Amino acid sequence: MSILGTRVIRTEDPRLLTAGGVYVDDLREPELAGAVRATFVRATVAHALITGIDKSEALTQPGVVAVLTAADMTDLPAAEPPGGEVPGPDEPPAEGPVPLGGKWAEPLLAVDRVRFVGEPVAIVLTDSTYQGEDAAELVSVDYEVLPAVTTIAGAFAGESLLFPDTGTNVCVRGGRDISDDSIFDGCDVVVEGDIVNQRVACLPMEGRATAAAFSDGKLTVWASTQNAQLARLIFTAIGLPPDAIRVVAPDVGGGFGAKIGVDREQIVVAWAAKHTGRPVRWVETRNENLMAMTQGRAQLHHIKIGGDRDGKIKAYRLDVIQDAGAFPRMSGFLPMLTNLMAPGVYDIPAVQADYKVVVTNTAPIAAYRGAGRPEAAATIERAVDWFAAAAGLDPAEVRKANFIQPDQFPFVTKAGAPYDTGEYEAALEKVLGAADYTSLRDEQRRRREAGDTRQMGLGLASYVEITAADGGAGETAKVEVHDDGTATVYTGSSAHGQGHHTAFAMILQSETGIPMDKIEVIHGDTDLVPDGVGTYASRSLQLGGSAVHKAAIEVKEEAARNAAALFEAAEADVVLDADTGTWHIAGDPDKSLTWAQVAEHADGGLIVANVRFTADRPTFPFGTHLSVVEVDTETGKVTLLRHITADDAGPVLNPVLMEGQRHGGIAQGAAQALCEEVLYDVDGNPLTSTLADYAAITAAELPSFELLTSETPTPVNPLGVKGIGEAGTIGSTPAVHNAVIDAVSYLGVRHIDMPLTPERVWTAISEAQKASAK
Ligand code: SMO
Repeated sequence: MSILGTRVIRTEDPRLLTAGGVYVDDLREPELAGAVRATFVRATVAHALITGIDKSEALTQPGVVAVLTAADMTDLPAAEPPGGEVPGPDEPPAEGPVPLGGKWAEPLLAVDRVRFVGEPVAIVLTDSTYQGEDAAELVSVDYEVLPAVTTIAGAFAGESLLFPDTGTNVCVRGGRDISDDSIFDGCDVVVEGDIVNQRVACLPMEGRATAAAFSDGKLTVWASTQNAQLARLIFTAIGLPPDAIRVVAPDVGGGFGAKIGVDREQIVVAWAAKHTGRPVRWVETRNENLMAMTQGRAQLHHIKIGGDRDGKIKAYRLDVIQDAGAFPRMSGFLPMLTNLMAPGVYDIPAVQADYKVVVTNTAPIAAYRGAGRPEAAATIERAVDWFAAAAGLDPAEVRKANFIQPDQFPFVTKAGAPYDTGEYEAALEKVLGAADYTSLRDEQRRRREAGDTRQMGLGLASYVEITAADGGAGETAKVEVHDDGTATVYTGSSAHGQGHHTAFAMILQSETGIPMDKIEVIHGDTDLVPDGVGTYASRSLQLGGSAVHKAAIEVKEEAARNAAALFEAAEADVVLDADTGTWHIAGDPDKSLTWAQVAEHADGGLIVANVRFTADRPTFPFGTHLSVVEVDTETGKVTLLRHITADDAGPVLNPVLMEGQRHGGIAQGAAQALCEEVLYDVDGNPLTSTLADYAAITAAELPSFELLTSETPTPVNPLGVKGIGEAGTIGSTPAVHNAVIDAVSYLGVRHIDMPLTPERVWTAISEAQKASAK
């Protein structure tokens, strides 16, 4: 019997729960003996010209080995602007930090200008961590302060420019023309307004961390990253070819998109190791993490939605403004995904979407769990509720009236997304049934009629998202079966908490019968896996898992040839019993060979398959979330009572892993709806740079989630699977958001922007009450 689909306990956990993980800060590799500590001197103002840097006093401090600035980086290659041309405002910027060159380029260390508080200006190398903190304080940087651009409106005003050579703060424009208003002609109900998708922190448990050693012309870097191979490519910026660089990702304490590749500080650490010849280790503090790790979301949406009184939506417009923060990294890509996913699960005959990206004097924005798709879902799901309220219809009924139907797949939306498969209405019905929606509405009515101070709200979100959007890049897998009957999987995918080792071993066991406890999974070391793509975009199972599956099939083919030779039988007559992992001749179960025996007969006692799996299309997981909240109308405090979801990412490989992804995703999505927001003051000073100020959600604020599952396979890969890593975040934010508004809508509240803190909810209630008293 295949173990696929069964509740296999994560094989990763015994080590993590007993000995503990080995993160960059824990490494005791011989190459790192005597490593110096790196401490960054960071900009203390949001926008300024650097008029001088004096490191003399810092250099006299105990334990100081070096204080290095951009001026010391004379041994860097003169980087060509990407593609030989600087990106103009109509082209997407290059991904990742671009050292030197290019009008919008992000230097490794600030050169003559700083653009956000926390931007690295100098690196201090010391024998110990605390010596570094003290010495960094004494590096004196003279600033000529410039007006800070801290809002999207300020960026458009253009009174202060972050990149004066460009003449604008608008770095990218894209999408389609949205000026034709005739798409709303003939709509009985039209609603228009702004929706803010606020800036949030990515907040992995382990912040950014890198250790680097350079000797004999070879650089070894241990980096907390979602993809060692991409990191290696980025580290070539210090002037080494890829084959002179080894990148190792040890245990990684979460990434959430912010650890795709590596950041500029990590490149500087690698450069410092090469420049000084000393091994260097850098582990950021939480304060640095909250100031200078890339952050997520930060979009302003202007929307318009129109349709019939009976609930049919006929037209939708989404205008996205992306705040890129101080440097345009992935900021052209994120709102493009938001545009692509604009109409969500609905068959809307006319859709318009466009985007602009602006720079501000704030931390750079990049991918965060969902990366552009949560923003699309959050807004269309609010818009549908706006439309339902204006038409006087129940939000569930409006959703049902507009879903793309199962017989319409494959379905290309008016935003251009090629949806593979979906059962949107079934997911909604499942949730409504399990929650007993009708009774919940009755209870809501009862509380309203009784004038209860604890009002109930129900929020629906039916979502679809795009995963493995870059399936063409695919993923690699190498499977080796050894002559002792064990097997090794080398994957280009990258585990940082998801359970890759369990999942990939399950796939190999189910194909070969080699038991999981005889399978080792190796990832995240470019010496062992030189070619790989890594983990993001919920791609790991569908691409990395499919690659392991493909390699397993090739290994079986090779094994069958060897077994046939040993049996002196025709290859076609040789069969594998995948339950026991033994080879037989068809019809003769008594004669058998083990994998060890078959491998022993192969060249070098090893059976190997080395593959890359690519997908020609992305997949589109979907589902419905229903959030039930209680709002205290006297204080504005929101309590999550229930969160019921039906999520469908195709066949479930292991419910334990899938539920883990959904739990974390729902928590992060609810956190955006209720409490989390990165804030700056008018001068661009961060106000949320500690965990006392940044209101991260905890288990104490969350109910036990009620998880329903359905399995609609995709034809895009042999496992039929889609991604589940980000779906929880995408579905939960609008469900919780809609629930809170639903609770107070009877008071006249139409919308409150996230996060729905007690203060904001209370203010909205008070204003609505004042307005109705007039
Ligand atoms: S933040 Mo994601 O890896 O698209």
